[in-house]
Amino acid sequence: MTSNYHPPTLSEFINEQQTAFPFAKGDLTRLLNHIGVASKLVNREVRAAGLVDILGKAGKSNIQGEDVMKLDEFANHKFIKVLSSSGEVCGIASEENHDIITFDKSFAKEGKYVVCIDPLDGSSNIDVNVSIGTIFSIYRRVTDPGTDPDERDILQPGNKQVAAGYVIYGSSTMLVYTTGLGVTGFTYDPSIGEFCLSHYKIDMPDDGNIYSVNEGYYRQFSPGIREYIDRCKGSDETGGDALSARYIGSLVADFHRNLMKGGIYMYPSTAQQPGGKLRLLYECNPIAFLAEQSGGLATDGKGRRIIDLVPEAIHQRTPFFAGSKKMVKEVEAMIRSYG
Ligand code: P6P
Repeated sequence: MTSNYHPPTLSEFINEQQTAFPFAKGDLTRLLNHIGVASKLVNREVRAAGLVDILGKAGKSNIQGEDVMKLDEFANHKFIKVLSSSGEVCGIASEENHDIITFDKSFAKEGKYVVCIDPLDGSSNIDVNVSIGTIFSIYRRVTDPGTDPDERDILQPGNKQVAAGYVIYGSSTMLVYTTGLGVTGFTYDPSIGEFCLSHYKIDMPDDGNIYSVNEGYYRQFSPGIREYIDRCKGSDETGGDALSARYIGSLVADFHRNLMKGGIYMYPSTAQQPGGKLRLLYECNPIAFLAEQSGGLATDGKGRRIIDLVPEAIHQRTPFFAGSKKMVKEVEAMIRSYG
């Protein structure tokens, strides 16, 4: 006996959500659907990445004699191709491209939105089969339709995002996004080739037992952050109040686990990266939007909300603390009192 029930697909859910915006004309709806399509194309390639002998190594040609792209280049190419033909996007800032990507097609110049994207974050983990992710952030353009977008459209503070999300290519592939009405998760069902609603209104726990940071940089951290990490290790040998250290080296994977279970992800300033490593536009702002929309916090370690920072450069970096509200407040308090 097969069940007739099937959870709403991403498209069905987004279309239903549109009714919550009486003046919406469907532009953002269509754009989010295009992101879903590009994500499916990348997912197919990521899932096949292990078959390099058949597909050929990046930079070489495969058995069909086609050039094989590195997966992050492939992901970048796919998202640009799909978004450029959506008619909704007039420009893209990508981790893979130095400058803003604009389009020659006149209908694309009419697009109302710009997208900041890290097409495949954590791609160094691909060869060791660790989860990776796509991170995206969507803004309304501020320049006139019909013209080429410029930095005014891209260098907007994160509090102007109209939508943000990520795709995590993990034990299953999930798309998690927000339009400011909470955070919702969809799990890819390969049997029908659709993202299906699996996590409606995700709430991040206010506190957690997981801390994520690269402790290899411990000696480079400020005293306040070292004190916070020391406290995460528990107050005595009994380990009674020790937290669990979990660090995958893939922001999307670390954040997603903390979103679901509670926890904090930290990428502080270090001696080598005094401005932090993570990029504000296409890593920190979208993740910060999701953190706040699910009840968590995201700051720069100096008491400033990530989404209030005004970007000055496309690839600008920032120190990044995101996760359960209580934990972020605790590390901020340590930084204030220990410097
Ligand atoms: P490190 C991947 O390169 C990334 O941007 C994030 O996904 C990840 O959390 C971080 O950098 C890992 O950096 O210095 O700990 O290897």
